[in-house]
Amino acid sequence: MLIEKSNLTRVLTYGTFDLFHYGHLQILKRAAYLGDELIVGVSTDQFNTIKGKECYYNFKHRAEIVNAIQWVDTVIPEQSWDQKEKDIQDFNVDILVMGDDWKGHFDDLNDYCKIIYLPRTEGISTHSIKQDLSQL
Ligand code: C2G
Repeated sequence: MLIEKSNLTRVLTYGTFDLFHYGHLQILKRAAYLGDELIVGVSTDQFNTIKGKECYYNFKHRAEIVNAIQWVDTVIPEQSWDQKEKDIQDFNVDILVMGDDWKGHFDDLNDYCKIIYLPRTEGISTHSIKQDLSQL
């Protein structure tokens, strides 16, 4: 889907967003506040296999939950590591936002848009939720 250039600031971020939690909410909110529109690439189940992540919720449910977040304008499937460049161009993205656990990983995309790494929300992760629940 091609979007004409406009004076809107478009922000893009990616993630698995499994067991959606406060840390996910915070980064989506902060990313949204950096611009006018927020596009979120949600990792597909197939891509999560490549990432070595096993999800509790499938892609359909994870995408629907992210799409229901008031700060999110568009959800797209994230199917590979190297689709970011095309997504940035196709959606005329101005800013790519990721949590700072990814710091430096996407700096090569600096030629196409601004890259901002935001501090992760401390004390919460999908992995820790699963661990805590397994000990109940
Ligand atoms: N995050 C955060 N604070 C947390 C947990 C996650 O800010 N406590 C951020 C991560 O830094 C990431 C986003 O939330 O920017 C989504 O996190 P995950 O669902 O774990 O996504 P990830 O597996 O990091 O996938 O191509 C990029 C990948 O798809 C990112």
